[in-house]
Amino acid sequence: MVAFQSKWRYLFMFLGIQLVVMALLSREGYQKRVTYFIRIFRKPDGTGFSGRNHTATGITGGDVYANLSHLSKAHSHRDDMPYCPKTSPFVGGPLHVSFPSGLTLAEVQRKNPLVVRGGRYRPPNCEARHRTAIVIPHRHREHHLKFLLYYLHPFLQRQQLNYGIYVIHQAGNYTFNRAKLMNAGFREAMREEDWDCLFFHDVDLIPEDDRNTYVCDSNPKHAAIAMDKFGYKLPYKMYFGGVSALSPLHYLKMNGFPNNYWGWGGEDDDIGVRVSLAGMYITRPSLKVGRYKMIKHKLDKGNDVNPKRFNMLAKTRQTWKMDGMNTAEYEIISRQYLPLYTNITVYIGTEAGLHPPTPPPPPAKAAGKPAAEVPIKGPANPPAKMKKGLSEKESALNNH
Ligand code: UD2
Ligand code: MN
Repeated sequence: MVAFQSKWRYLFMFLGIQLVVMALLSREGYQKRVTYFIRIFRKPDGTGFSGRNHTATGITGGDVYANLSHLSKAHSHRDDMPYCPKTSPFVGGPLHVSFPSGLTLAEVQRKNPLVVRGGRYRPPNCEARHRTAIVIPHRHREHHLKFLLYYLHPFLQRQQLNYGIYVIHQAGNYTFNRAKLMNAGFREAMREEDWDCLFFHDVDLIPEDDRNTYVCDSNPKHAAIAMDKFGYKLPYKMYFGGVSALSPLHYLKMNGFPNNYWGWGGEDDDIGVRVSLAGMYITRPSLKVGRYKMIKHKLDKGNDVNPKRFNMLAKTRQTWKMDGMNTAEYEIISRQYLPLYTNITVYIGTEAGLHPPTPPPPPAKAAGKPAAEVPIKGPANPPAKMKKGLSEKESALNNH
């Protein structure tokens, strides 16, 4: 009996040790340590992925251009081409992202020989399963745009997409309006091609994992779930800023984006609320895959924080059907098919509309009578009551 008991004791001890070992092995760091040791013993391979770099977070990243060089130009796009595989063979996981000085657009062009006029691409050897348009709201961020193009073109080619890049450039110096620019971008991109997915993309966000596929889900997708600026965590549940993906149907169902958020902030939360008001929900990739690096910058001139954003956000439920894609008014100033992207310069007006009537000139001063007061149409009336405090995103930012 005693012998039997001690046998059980040993068996439990053995199982206990096994459990501890399993728990240790499954910890996140294990994979990194094992890959580290394997790399020491492995000979460098010829895939181009051998030159993986360590990022600041310790995750290794491959060269976004590795493996793409053997894609050759097809003579013509044949109709009988097979569909591309469901999972692209070029997708490799984490990517190395850095911002070397001296990069030029000519260099980006040289590295992307299969990209054609207007920033369009189709896989040369198979028929793409998805057609994705990238819509980038823009003004005075050419330096960021260059880096985004450098990384985004090969990133999308790795995913074997039929894609096009649209930069929607706000004309003039009036206060920036990110969401209204995207309404213009949606309409203009859809005018050109029957895109089945649109990615609304900040110019300064670089994806760090090519498994973050730029295709649409059955519901609106928030792709930039883990950014370095928020410590690679989602700052709050309803966050919808940075990079999001909607099908044309999703976009129209929520009446697009609001047109009346002038200046920094609030519009991304409004868009998030619209998703649920239109009976949809937000989907996201995993934290491991939806990783982005934001190029560091200060608040731009002409994009001051919008003090009305809290008051406006409180009214989205009442306003979303009356303000959006159905009321987006703008004028196209130019459309340029550049080698790496299509640039659409739009005039989007001000709070007062596209062409507000000019106030009549003040009547000539009659002797002895004071001139009648002419109301001056200023851009933003000072808010009756400014809300103190920070939005969820702002407090998340302050914590980093
Ligand atoms: C956050 C959100 C962004 C948006 C913004 C509030 C992240 C990563 N992004 O960005 O999606 O909701 O807050 O409006 O949290 N832009 C120009 N020129 C300008 C101003 C803006 O091109 O003068 C464009 C550009 O694409 C930029 C984007 O608008 O990436 C957002 O503006 P931001 O980068 O200044 O704001 P940020 O980083 O706080
Ligand atoms: Mn930014």
